[in-house]
Amino acid sequence: MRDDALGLVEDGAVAAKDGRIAYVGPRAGLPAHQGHVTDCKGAWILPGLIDCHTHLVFGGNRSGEFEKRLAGASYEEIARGGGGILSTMRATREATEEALIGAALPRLDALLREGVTTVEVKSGYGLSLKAELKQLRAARALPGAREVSVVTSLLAAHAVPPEYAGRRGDYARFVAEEILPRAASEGLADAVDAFCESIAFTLDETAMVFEAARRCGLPVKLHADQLTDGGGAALAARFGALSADHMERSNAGGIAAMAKAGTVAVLLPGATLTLRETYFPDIAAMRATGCRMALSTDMNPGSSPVLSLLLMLNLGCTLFRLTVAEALLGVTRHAAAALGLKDRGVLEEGMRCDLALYAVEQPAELCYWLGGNPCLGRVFAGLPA
Ligand code: DI6
Ligand code: FE
Repeated sequence: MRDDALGLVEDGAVAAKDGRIAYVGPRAGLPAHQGHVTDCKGAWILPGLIDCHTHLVFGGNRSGEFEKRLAGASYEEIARGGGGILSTMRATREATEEALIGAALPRLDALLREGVTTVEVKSGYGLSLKAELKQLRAARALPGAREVSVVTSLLAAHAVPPEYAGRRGDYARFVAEEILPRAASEGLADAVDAFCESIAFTLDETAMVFEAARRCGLPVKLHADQLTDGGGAALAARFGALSADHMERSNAGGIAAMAKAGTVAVLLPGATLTLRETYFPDIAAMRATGCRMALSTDMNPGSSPVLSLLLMLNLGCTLFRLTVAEALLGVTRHAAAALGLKDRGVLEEGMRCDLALYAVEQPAELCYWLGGNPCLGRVFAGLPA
């Protein structure tokens, strides 16, 4: 797929060798085959989808808070009252690593059934050294149970745990000086994320965590400007972040800085819908500056209990007015960029042979249907999965 268009090939073929794409193009150009041939019977073949922002591993769920919000309570009110992220923290701390894996697998399966082959998973519900590492280990265990690549992000700077109540800065320092170096040295984190927000961490605290990530050689990403415009987009750009995510209220200057820095905007329409937000990301500024856009579920128990990346394709188009090409690039090429992965997200020779097959007449249908699942199957590292 090219950036400007999807680079569609009619009557195409893909060949794999050693888990990589050895040929992709018109069927007529397929080199004389030496192995097994599968007739895909007119299915559309896409790169395996990449869900680049999830909080898939957690204990419990928050359907009770969903009911409270229906009765009028706001997300911020619930969070300030000790619910929200902290209620999931309690359930996550209580769960064993095995229980966390067991709870995550059905959620992961829902994503995989739709053609996902790579998932990013964040910590951020442990909020202690022990529980953050437990969450990351549970995420790292998922590929042992399913045909999927998992990329992890340490999000210990997600909320202030009760042990540090009233001492937010001390907790941010603990994250930077203790949790982060430990997660890095144990090889449990591929990146570092933070929640920079009025109800979470300040720009300065976030910058301190990012400096620590830099010292440990880990790339950063950021939950930026979801509920308020706190200058998160510009901060992400300043640190050369892989991505800034949410961005409902990011200003045009921050978006321009991101475009320059190559920081991807990860759009999360499931959270917008769930919180009934009326602010939408500034797509026009992203287009004008060439800031790449990805789309993801933000699968989490509070603000985005979303188990369908295909549904996000639809919401990206209907809520945020993305084009079909922008939406599809957002769950493939640009989602790979948001994770710093250069070996996937595009059908090109030498890339990983992760594929998703769909029973649709045109790729636009992947964005058009709300619900239903046209995925016929997946190929993971060259093998049917
Ligand atoms: N933004 C989100 O949408 C999630 N975390 C964050 O920083 C929400 C997490 C939750 O409510 O459990
Ligand atoms: Fe999130």
